[in-house]
Formats: sequence, structure tokens, C-alpha cells
Amino acid sequence: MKQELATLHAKALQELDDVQDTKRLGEWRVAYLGKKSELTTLSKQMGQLDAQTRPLFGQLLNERRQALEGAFTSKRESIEAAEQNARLAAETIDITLPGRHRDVGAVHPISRVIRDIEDIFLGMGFMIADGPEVETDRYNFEMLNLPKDHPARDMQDTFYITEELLMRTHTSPMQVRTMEQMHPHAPIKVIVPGRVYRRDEDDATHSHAFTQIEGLVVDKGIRMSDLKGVLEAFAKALFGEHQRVRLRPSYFPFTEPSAEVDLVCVHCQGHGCRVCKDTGWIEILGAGMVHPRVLDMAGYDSSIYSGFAFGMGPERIAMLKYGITDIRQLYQNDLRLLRQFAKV
Ligand code: 2U9
Repeated sequence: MKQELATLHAKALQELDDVQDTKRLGEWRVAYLGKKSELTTLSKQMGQLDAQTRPLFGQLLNERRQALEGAFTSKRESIEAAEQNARLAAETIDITLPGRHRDVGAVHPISRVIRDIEDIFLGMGFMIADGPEVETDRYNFEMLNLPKDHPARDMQDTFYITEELLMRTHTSPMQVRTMEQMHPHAPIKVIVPGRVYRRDEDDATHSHAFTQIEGLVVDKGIRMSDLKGVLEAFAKALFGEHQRVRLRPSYFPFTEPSAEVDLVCVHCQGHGCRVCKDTGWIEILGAGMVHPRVLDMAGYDSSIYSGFAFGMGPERIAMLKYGITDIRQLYQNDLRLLRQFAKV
């Protein structure tokens, strides 16, 4: 039995020598130190030995088991260290490699101006509405006090789809729809941003497709002074606290009285320059008191209700704010222009 033990020990150590990974190490442990191992079998057979050799063999058996367990532990440590090193080597990051470039998008200047304007009016309690770009003659013209024979229809060249359907020439039809939807509730405070279409020749200041933001307020007792106050607050919020507005008489079929609204020139602060043609003022809005006929047609009795409306072009505002001189630059998607609006 002693010889058997010595052979077993030598065989176990030799096999352990060949073990290279934790899986095989586990198998080795089961085979040589486990419950069904030869070593355990030998210890069970110890009962057959005589009383004198039994303790000696028992001690020997213990020494061999401890030796094998020691060998197992140091093998496990060396395998784990090797596996750890391999893992670390595989995970090595070369921090000297150049980084991968990721393109960062930018909000288009027109969208940016629209968002800024929306924020300002939301802050004043307005809601935002949007609606169809293909409109009916009724909403685009009739309901805005522009009957078929009205000379002012010539002011706006229209893309017609059929006799009755057209590409909207302003966002005003959506204000009419809002009034119909809100009726009989008041007040109405709404702004409508959106794309509109006109049969214009494209040049530095005109485009056949452009954006507009129009606003409408309807309630009892709305006056021209409310219009001026709201537009002045708007001008200050968008262009700075020093801003003032000036109203000049004008004409729109859907408002009476109507006005053109000027800002102190953003270039020369009113001193006079090429941008404002030496007047010190720049026009940025059209506005007026909603025509009584427009209120009545949408269901708001003009003897009880009054309102004001205004309209502006985000392109023109973007050009003024960012010093863009040709409207076409806003539609060409030239990355050299757009990249200037990417926030870092
Ligand atoms: C309703 C009643 C009245 C909207 C208005 C203007 C004046 C105006 C233009 C300025 C330059 C648009 O971008 S632009 O081409 N707009 O001058 N728009 S009042 O009046 C309305 C709208 C809807 C029911």
C-alpha cells in the first residue's frame, strides 16, 4: 500500500504539471483529492492494516494529501495569475490611437429663430398651433375678408392645385381654424409657425417657399395698446431690453387698422446705416386689429369681441440676428454656414 501511495503521488504530480487551465484543474482535483479518488479509497482500506502500521500509514497518507493539496493551491494561483494576465493583455487600450470623429448636427438658423420666438410667446401665455399647408380657398382667402373679386388677392400670387385647393399663402387660415375650434371660449392667444408658398421669383430677399409666424389674440376689450405692449415685450425679449417698437399705418385686408412694426436698427442702434437706409429703424412685423368681418365670420360677435393679429418672417429675423445677407443661403444647406450654428 505504501508503494501504491508513492506511485499515485508521483502520477498525480506529473499530471498536475500538464494542467494549463482552471477547467482541467478542477477535473484533476476531483480525480486525485475527491471523494471517489484513489487516495480516499486507500484511506478507507486502512482498516485492513494491523494496529501497528495503521497510524504510520495514516500519517503518511495525511502527508501525501497535504502535499497534493499544497501543489494544487500553488498551481491554481499560477493558472489564475496567467489567466488574469491574458485577460488584461486582451483588454489593453492603445491610448495613442487617434480618436474616431463623430459629426455633430446643428439646429438650422430658421428653426432656431422659430424656437426662440415660440419660447417668448409661450412665456406670455400663448399656445402654439400648426395646420395644413394645402388649404382651401375658403380658409386661405374668404374667411380672411378676401372674397374672390377682392383686389388684394392680386397682392399674393398663389400656387393653385384646383379651383378650391391651394398652397397656403400665409399661416392665417390656421388662426381661423383655431377660432372655429375654440368658439365660444375666450381668450384666444395663439401663434402659428409654418411654411407658406407664393409664386415669387427667388432673389436675395424673396423665396417661393418660406416660413411665417403669425399670432392672434381675441377677447373682450382687446385694444391697439395691447398689441403694441405685446410686440414691444417680444422685441425686447428677442433683441434686448434696449429695444423699442414703432408703428406705421399700413393696410391688410384682414386687419383694420393695420400697421407695419419697426424695431430700432439692430446694426446701428438707431444712428443710421446702410442696413436701415439711414432711418434708424427696421421693419420686422405686420400687425393690426382683427377686422370685424373676420371675427364675425369665425363666430366671434365683433360687437362684443375684439382682437389683434401680427405676422413676421423668421428668415428675415434670422438674417438680421446672424448677419446673413442673402435669403437663399438659408435654403442651400451649405455646411460652412450651418456649422456655425453647431453648439460645442
Ligand atoms: C386672422 C386675422 C388676422 C395676420 C397678419 C400680418 C399682419 C403681416 C406678414 C409680415 C411679413 C407676413 O412674413 S410676412 O410675409 N404678415 O403683415 N399678418 S396681420 O393677421 C390675421 C391673421 C389671421 C384670423
